[in-house]
Amino acid sequence: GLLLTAPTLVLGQAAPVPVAGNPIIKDKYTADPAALVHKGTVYLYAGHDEAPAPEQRYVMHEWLCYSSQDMVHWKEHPSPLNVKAFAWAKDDAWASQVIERGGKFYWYAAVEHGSIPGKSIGVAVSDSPTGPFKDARGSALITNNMTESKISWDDIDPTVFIDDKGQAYLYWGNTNCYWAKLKPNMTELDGPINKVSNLPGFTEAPWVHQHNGWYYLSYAYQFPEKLAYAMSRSIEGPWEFKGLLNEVAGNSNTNHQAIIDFKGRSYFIYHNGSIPTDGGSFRRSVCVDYLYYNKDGTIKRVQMTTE
Ligand code: FUB
Repeated sequence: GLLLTAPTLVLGQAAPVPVAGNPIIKDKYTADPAALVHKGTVYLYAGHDEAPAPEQRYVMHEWLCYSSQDMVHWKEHPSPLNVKAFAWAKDDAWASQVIERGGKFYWYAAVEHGSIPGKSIGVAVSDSPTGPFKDARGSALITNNMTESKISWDDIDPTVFIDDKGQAYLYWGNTNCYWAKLKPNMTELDGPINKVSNLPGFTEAPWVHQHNGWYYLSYAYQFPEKLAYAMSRSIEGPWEFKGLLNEVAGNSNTNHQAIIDFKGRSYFIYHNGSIPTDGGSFRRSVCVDYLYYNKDGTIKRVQMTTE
């Protein structure tokens, strides 16, 4: 975590008082973090884990939104999106990501489809990063086709990226990592669905970002999940596997990351099951740690902290 110390008067002495630590949200269970940097503010979006203890299943109906100017103090906003906003969806507010284009905010999210078995990806839109968001299409953007993996949950975990030329890309997947171009309207695919090959141990949770001329594709690796990453000079690959980013994150089988640069530092945002008593794979919590790059662009292993 990121410890900010504030001077406090204790028996006449100024003592450092930690005002934030991991997990960064302690009054709700939060999972699958995605972050957006917009106009000097970080917006954190997360699924809301609501399974009552000791149930071992996902109960997720809505996404939560927090904002911060310093990555330490977080303000909660009213939930900007619920699965009910997608009239065609049944339930399951799974992993998602929000991106800005032309003053509008597009939120890509995996949900359980109401009539097509399995998971689909929808897109919601808003004029504000804190919503409210409404369904941008009235139908799923990606529906489960089961052609490749024969599983009904391979169309999950969307990550979205706009390159320097303005071309938008969606990456997503479980077991297989898929990608496709998006039209400038951000609500339609522009071309075929492609598959990334050569990603050792790919389970799910792709996240695409750019840093100093390199593209990074990080993802959940094996199961229980660690996080690993690949690098490329092109957003369309080929991707070269570079190794692990972290270990299995305490007490959670899943591990899901967002990576951002903000005010001159790089951050690794992920979840674990570290809240005492009830925390675990179905009651997860978002954490933040610093991320460090080597001179050659590779990323140092993240030191996950509990404070
Ligand atoms: O939160 C539900 C699912 O668990 C996500 O879509 C996966 O990435 C894993 O975190």
